[in-house]
Amino acid sequence: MSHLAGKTGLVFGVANRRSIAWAIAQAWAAAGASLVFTYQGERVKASVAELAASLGSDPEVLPCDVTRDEEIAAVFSAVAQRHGRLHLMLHSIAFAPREALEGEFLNTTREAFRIAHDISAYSLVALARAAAPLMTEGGSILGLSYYGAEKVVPHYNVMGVAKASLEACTRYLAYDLGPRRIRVNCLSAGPVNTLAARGIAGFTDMLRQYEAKSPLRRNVTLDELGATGTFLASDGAAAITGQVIYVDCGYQIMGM
Ligand code: NAD
Ligand code: 0WE
Repeated sequence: MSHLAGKTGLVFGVANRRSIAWAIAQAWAAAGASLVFTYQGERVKASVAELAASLGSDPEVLPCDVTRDEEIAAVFSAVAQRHGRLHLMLHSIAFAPREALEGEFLNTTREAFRIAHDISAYSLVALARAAAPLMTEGGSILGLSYYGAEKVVPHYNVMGVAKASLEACTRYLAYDLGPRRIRVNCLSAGPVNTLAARGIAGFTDMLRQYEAKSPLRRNVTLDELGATGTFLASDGAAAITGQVIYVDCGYQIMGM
C-alpha cells in the first residue's frame, strides 16, 4: 500500500542494518516515501550510504552529529534546497557515556547527565524547530523511547531520565506544532538487539523476561516497529499526537 506516496522523510539514527531507524526507514520507503538519511561521524558513513542506496531511488546521505548546531542547519538547508518541503521526520538517537549505564544512578556526573539529555532529548527539540518551517503541508515527527522513562530499569539510569524528558518534549512539541498540523509522537519499543543494546549487561535476560512475561509471550520484531512507525506517519494516525505508543508485546501493562 502506498500510504506515504508523495511524502518526503528525513531519517536520523541509522548506524547499521539492525538499527531501529533502518527498519522504520525501509517501511516508510515501502509505503512510497522518498527519504533523506543522516549519519553520525565518518565511522558509519559507508554503511549508511550502502543501506540508503539499497532502496534504489538513490537517497541523499548527509552528515549530522546532533550536538552540532551547524550540522543540523546544513542538513535542513540541503533538504530545503533539494526537496523544498518535508512531511516526515524520524528521531532514533540516544547516547549516554558508557560509565553512566553501569553502577548506580546516584553516581551520575553532571557531564554524563548533560550529554545524555543533549543527545537523547534536546536534539528532538532542535530538529523539530528546524523541520517545522519545511512541513508546510503538515507533518509527522516520530521519536523512539523505552519503558525505562516510566519505571526503574536497573542500569538504564540517566538514559531513563533522558527518555522521560524526550516523552515530555514530545507532548510540548505536539502542543506547539499542532496548529500547523504537525504531529509529534514516540514509539516506545521493547528491547531489540541493536548496536545500542549490545554489550549491555543482562540484555539477554531482559529479552527472556519479555518472552516469559509479556502478554504476547515474545519480543517485538524490527518489522513490527517499521509497521507501527508507518502507521504513525500515515493519515491513519491523523488525530494522534503527543502520545507514547508502546510497541512491546504488551509488557508495559503488566504489574508483575
Ligand atoms: P542504534 O545504535 O542502531 O541507533 C542509535 C543511533 O544514535 C545511532 O545511529 C547513532 O549514530 C545515533 N547517535 C548517537 N549519538 C548521536 C549524535 N550525537 N548525533 C547523531 N546521531 C547520534 O540503536 P537502536 O537500538 O536502533 O536505537 C535507536 C533508538 O531506539 C534510540 O533512541 C534508543 O534509545 C531507542 N530504543 C532502543 C531499544 C533497544 O532495545 N534497542 C528499545 C527502545 C528504544
Ligand atoms: O536506549 C537504549 C540504549 C541507548 C544507549 C546505549 C549505549 C551503549 C553504548 C545509550 N548510550 C549508550 N552508550 C554507550 O556507550 N536502549 C533502550 C537499550 C537498552 O540499554 C540499556 C537497557 C536497554 C533496554 C541499558 C541498561 C539496561 C537496559
